[in-house]
Parts: sequence; C-alpha cells; structure tokens
Amino acid sequence: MIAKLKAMADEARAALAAAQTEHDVEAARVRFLGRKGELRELQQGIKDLPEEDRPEAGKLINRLRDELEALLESRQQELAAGGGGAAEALDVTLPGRIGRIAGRHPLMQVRQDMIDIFLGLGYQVAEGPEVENHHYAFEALNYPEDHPAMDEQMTFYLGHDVLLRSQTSTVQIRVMEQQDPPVRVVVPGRCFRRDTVDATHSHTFHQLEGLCVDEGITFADLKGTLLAFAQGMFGPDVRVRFRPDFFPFTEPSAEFAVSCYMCGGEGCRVCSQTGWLELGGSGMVDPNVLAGVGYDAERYTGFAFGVGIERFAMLRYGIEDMRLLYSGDMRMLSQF
Ligand code: 2NL
Repeated sequence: MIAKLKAMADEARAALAAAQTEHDVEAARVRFLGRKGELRELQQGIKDLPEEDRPEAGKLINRLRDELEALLESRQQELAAGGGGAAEALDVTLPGRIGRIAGRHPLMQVRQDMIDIFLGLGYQVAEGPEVENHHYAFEALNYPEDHPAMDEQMTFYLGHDVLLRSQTSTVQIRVMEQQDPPVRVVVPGRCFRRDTVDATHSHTFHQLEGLCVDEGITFADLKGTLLAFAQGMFGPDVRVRFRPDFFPFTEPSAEFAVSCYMCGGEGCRVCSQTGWLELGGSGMVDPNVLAGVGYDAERYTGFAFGVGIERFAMLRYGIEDMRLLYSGDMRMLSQF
C-alpha cells in the first residue's frame, strides 16, 4: 500500500512538472485527485488493510492530497502568469516603471543663471563657512566698533565670537587673503539675519555677492558689469539705475535697480508703478578693506555688489510670498 502511494506521488509530481498548459494541469487533477482518481482508489483500499495499519495509511493519503493540491495550485498560477516557470513569469518587453525625476529648486535655478553670467565674464565661484567670527563678519569689512549690525538683535550669535554670517562678504575677505589681484569672484551662499519672517523676510536667505579687484578698476566697470548682469537675467532691453547709498565696506556706495522687465519702465503692478525694480547694493571697495587684507590700496581698486537670490526668484516666477520657497510643498515645487 505504502509503496503504491509513493509510486503514485512520484508520477503525479512528474506529470505536474511536465504540464505545459492549464489544460494539462486539469488533466492531472482529474487523474490523481478526481472523484474516480488514483488517490480515491487507494483510499478505498484502506478498508482491506489490517486494522492496526489503517490510521497510518489514512494519514499518509491525507498528507499526499494536501501536497498535490498545493502543487496543482502553484503550477496553475505559473502557467496563468504566462510562462513555463517562475523565471519566465517576468515579461521583459513591458516598459519599466519610471521613477520621479527631481528638478532644481527655483532658488537654485536662479542662482545657477546668475553664476553662468559671471562665468561668462571671467569670474570664478567661491564658497565659504556659514559660521563666522567677528573679524571676518565685521572688522575686515570696515564696520565701526559700535555698528548696530553686530547687535544680538540683528545677528545670530552661537557663542562668544561665533556667529552666523549675515552676508557672504566674509568669503570675499577670505579669497583676498588667499590670493593677490586680479580677483574676480562671485560668492553664492546661505545667510542669516534676525528678521521676523513674513512674505518678504526670512531668517535664512540666499545671497550672491561679487568682487572685482585689479589695477585701474573704476565705477564705470561696476556699472557695465551690473548692466550685463541685469540684461543677462531680465533680457537685452533693460536699463540699470544707480542711486547713492551707504555701506561700511564700499565708498562710494550705490543701490542699483533695473527698469521693470514687465512694463519697460512705464509703471505696473510688478514694479508698484515705479518703473524700477531694486536689486541690491554695490560700490567701490573701501581702501580700508583692501589694506586690511594686505593689498596695496594705492595700486589696486575694486568694486563689489550684493543681491538677494530670493528677490530674483520671486520676480522671475511671480512668487508673492517668500515662505513658499522654503515650504517644500510639492504642489509649489513641481511647477518649476
Ligand atoms: C546689499 C549690499 C553689498 C558688497 C555687498 C562687498 C564685499 C567686500 C568688499 C566690499 Cl569683501 N563689498 N560686498 C558691497 C556692496 C553692497 O551688498 O544690499 N546686498 C543685498
């Protein structure tokens, strides 16, 4: 009896492994597990066994039935999946799953466009620490000892003489310490100010500053460079305007603005009817700053400027609330 069962089991396994169609599987089911199948036939032979062997044989038959049913089921599924085996259930002709492709954050797009313009003008890009000390943040930039920018109300202090930079000028100082003129460098980077967050202010923001130092650099070079920058960013038809301003590190100093790219200077909603968009500050590097890094301030002159990257991004993309730039909200970011 047991030998017969084993022989039947081997045959059934072989038949299933050889089955090539769902029809073959069904035929095997009828032959081995069907109402008049081989297993049923053997089961009926149990009653002819000696009394003490019957429970053992019954158990064996039940186990075999479970095994064969499971085998049938899995073979059936393999064939239904369209292949002769598990390996072939993979259809290599199906198109792959396409992952989501990331894009640059709008701030970083604008930053790169700015950098590209200056690369075209022969500038290099430098970056430096966000955590600074009094010397680089203020002293080297010709701030007087009692300047309010050093106040805890305006600058984040992490400890005694450890603070977060509020502009990237600290890096230009480091560049000048490292190399002699000519210097042509732009410095993009994150800056920090103790501002209350609203639609146009953020405690953490981004700047791009530029510095050019060489023999014979004049304010005309500053104007021509910032005109090229403005036209690169807003198109060939824009004009630039300079008005007197004050910074400790430049003399003379000037704020600069671009004629409104929207209305051409007529006055519209974008420029608040002024015809101009203020972009940043600029000026001729104060001789004290040049002398402070060891340059001969009689021989070399230079200009410098600084702009906020958020401002440009908001203008270009029509973003009216700066906080959206930091929200990480995909409904916002996926538009760029
Ligand atoms: C602004 C003003 C400015 C500079 C930044 C600079 C750097 C060195 C020396 C001299 Cl190392 N100047 N940077 C100069 C003028 C203005 O930024 O309003 N930025 C948004």
